[in-house]
Amino acid sequence: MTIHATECLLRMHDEHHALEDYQSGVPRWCTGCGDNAILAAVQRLCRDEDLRPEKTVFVSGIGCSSRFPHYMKTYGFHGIHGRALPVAEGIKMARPDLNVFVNTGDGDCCSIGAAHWIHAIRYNMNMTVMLHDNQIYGLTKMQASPTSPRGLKSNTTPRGSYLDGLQPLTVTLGVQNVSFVAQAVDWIPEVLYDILLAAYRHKGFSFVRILQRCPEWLPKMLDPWVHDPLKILLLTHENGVTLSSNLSKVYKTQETHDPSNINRAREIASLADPIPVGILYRNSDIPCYEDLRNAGQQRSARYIKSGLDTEFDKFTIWPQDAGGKVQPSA
Ligand SMILES: Cc1ncc(C[n+]2csc(CCOP(=O)(O)OP(=O)(O)O)c2C)c(N)n1
Ligand code: SF4
Ligand SMILES: [Mg+2]
Repeated sequence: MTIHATECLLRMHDEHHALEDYQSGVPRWCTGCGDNAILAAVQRLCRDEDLRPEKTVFVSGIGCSSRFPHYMKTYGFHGIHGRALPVAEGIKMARPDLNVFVNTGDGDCCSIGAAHWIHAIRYNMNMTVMLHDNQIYGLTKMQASPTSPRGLKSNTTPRGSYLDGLQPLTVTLGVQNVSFVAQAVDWIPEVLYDILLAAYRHKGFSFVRILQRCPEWLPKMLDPWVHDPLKILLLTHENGVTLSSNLSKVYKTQETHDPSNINRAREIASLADPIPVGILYRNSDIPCYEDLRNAGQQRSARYIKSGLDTEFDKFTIWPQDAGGKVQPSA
């Protein structure tokens, strides 16, 4: 049977992706690791939003959580410790048409990558950033991270850490041009999914801190919040997350919070008990850096190549006697 080109194109257009189209390999995370729940939510999101795998890229740094791109059947970049965000920004700058996701650990983002984190918020490029916050360096076997709570005993803090943990939500909400901040927990999958979906649909830098369990090094740390639903403060709003009636019956500690209210968002961000879960802040009016930079510019392949040639030529040492080409003046 012959299939014509137009029919082929129509078939591609109509093609809907299944969960398996986004699944790759067998995750090597420990049993019960919260990263598994985040992966499941993201694969579901990709399927439900029908993201084209060839138009989607997951970028990470280094850490257990940064193994994420290996398990997505999309493009991926498992990069350098702390450098997930600048890599993602480069990709978005060159290819604004791609769906860009970032998976970064609390060490990766809030310690070695902290400078990039601050500037990425200010640049407000359109990407979805998941901070897998297990409050420990997991991959390197249990060193305290900036988000570790005071008193936590680890290989680098054998007498217990001396400082209160850095609060990623308050930091993010304090930076100029912040446009989307949310918090999720790995053990309420329905809300985790809803928050990631809202983050993906937001145009701008969507920052989602996910409290992620690490049963290997901190097996009991989050148990009080996992086992007592009253210790979770669910933020609900028609412009934020709405709860199913079943969830509402279980999680009774709720607040109606309008995500456009940054002052209340900042107050909520500093709450540690109960843990706030939901969308703290959303502002769709902040321009994205890639739009500002690319506005009105013709960025054809020929244009980019000629720009690169000009730059490289400045540093090229031309052999004067081979072919007679003269080194261009700087
Ligand atoms: C430049 C550099 N410094 C240090 C390391 C060692 N290292 C690898 S992962 C990591 C921390 C991982 O912790 P986190 O980012 O919280 O990720 P997790 O493993 O907890 O998911 C460190 C310090 C490295 N790979 N590269
Ligand atoms: S060490 Fe912790 S963070 Fe790493 S895979 Fe195991 S449970 Fe997950
Ligand atoms: Mg960590």
